[in-house]
Amino acid sequence: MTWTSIVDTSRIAAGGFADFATGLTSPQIRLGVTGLARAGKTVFITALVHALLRQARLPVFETQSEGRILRTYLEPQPNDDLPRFAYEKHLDALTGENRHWPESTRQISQLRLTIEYAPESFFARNFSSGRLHIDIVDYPGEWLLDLPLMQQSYAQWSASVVAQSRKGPRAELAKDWHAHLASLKADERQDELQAVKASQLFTSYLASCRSREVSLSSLPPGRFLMPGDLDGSPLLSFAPLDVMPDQNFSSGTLGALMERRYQSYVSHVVKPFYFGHFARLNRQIVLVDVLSALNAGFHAVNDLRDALTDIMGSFRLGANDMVSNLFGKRIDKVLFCATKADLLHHASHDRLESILRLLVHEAARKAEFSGATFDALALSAIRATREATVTRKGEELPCIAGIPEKGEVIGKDIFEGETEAAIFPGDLPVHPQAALQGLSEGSLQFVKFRPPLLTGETFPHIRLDRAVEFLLGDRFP
Ligand SMILES: Nc1nc2c(ncn2[C@@H]2O[C@H](COP(=O)(O)OP(=O)(O)OP(=O)(O)O)[C@@H](O)[C@H]2O)c(=O)[nH]1
Ligand SMILES: [Mg+2]
Repeated sequence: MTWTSIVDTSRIAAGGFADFATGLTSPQIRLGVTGLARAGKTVFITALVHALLRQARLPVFETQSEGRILRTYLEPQPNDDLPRFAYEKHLDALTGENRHWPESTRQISQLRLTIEYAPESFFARNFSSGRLHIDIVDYPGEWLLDLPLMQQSYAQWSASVVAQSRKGPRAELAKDWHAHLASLKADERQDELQAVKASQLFTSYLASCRSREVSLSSLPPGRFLMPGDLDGSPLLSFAPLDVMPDQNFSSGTLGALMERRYQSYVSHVVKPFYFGHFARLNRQIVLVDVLSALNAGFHAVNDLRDALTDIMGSFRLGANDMVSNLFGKRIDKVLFCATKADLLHHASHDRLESILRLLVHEAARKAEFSGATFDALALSAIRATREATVTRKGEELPCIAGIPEKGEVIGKDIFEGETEAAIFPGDLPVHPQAALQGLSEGSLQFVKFRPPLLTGETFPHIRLDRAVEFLLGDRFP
């Protein structure tokens, strides 16, 4: 074991020990909620917390349907170094006068929810407090995709990123960056301005890969697109060079400068995230915008596959960590969810789920994943549509109806954000394999709907209760 890995290990040991010590007195779950930008993390957490606080109808969540939940409330943060998830602000956005979806978030945040319940088993009735703390940690999926960098040298990373950027739709998007890249030599004298320019062009390339039409998923380093508080920091002013994976760089060269910055990024950004947050989670939900990828076509689906494989690889890393084994702290359950299922008619919900399940199983096989239970689910944390049938030319079409957001367009219609419309979103193929080959253009049609008007106590949802049961159900003995 190297000196640095001993230091790293003691870092997590400190956090792990604190968690372990509190875990002895009151059982606690650290639930990570992640997903790439716009996957639906903020909406999911807000809806989950709201549903648990208000004891919403969650038929599949057994402890609740058995009537064993006594009281649910929010508590102050246990960790002073993490911003609090702005639950009240997000809920205000969804329920206020001019209701709208919450703003995009760029930071890690946390919320503690406590559930008091009536213990059932003989052992629990006598020895447990009947109280479970759930620490929900929201963090960008882009940061998770950075974890493989801990095991790659700068030269290996560069070679793989450059090779990937020459394939498929990425090649066109990388044109400007490639032109600059061709003018750089790893053994030329180091030059700060060149490094900054390369990192800017590389970042614009990553951003264009993420645009709605192309919708590619696997785009590390995560902080380039999701800088959080590192915006403008020198830690982000590096980029790949066109080098061999085993190349060495002599001091004073551009290659050496880039390599040093890359290593700083790994030690000041990636490792603190891993040891400080990721390795302390024990349940995880990964939200995936499968519909956008399907809609963007074959390359986007392929990229999503790669991203899921990397994510599975990261969870494997977590499962095998020496310290997590020592403290029994490891991720033991992972749920992958295809979000925004309310954009499809219910006839396609199971199909969406099968597509994600197939992707996740493939990813698990490729990443040689083992050690945790995982499953896939199609859900909508807040259902913005209802079902409707429209008859067109004598044919009955299974549609969804809701209020499209102001400015959304279908055909010649531009919506003003106040009236309801019924839309035929299209069907997913019966066989998931067919969907993974890429759907033909225009076979799915989506618009953004406004969040629903909260009429009762709780939001309508699709299968949120199944997610709750999978993630928490076994912790109410
Ligand atoms: N119809 C529908 N739309 C949803 C649902 N969940 C999320 N959305 C849409 O997806 C958008 C992104 O959701 P967020 O919860 O903000 O996603 P996020 O992952 O937190 O995004 P970032 O904070 O930008 O990383 C929302 O603004 C909604 O338009 C859902 O259940 N149904
Ligand atoms: Mg968010």
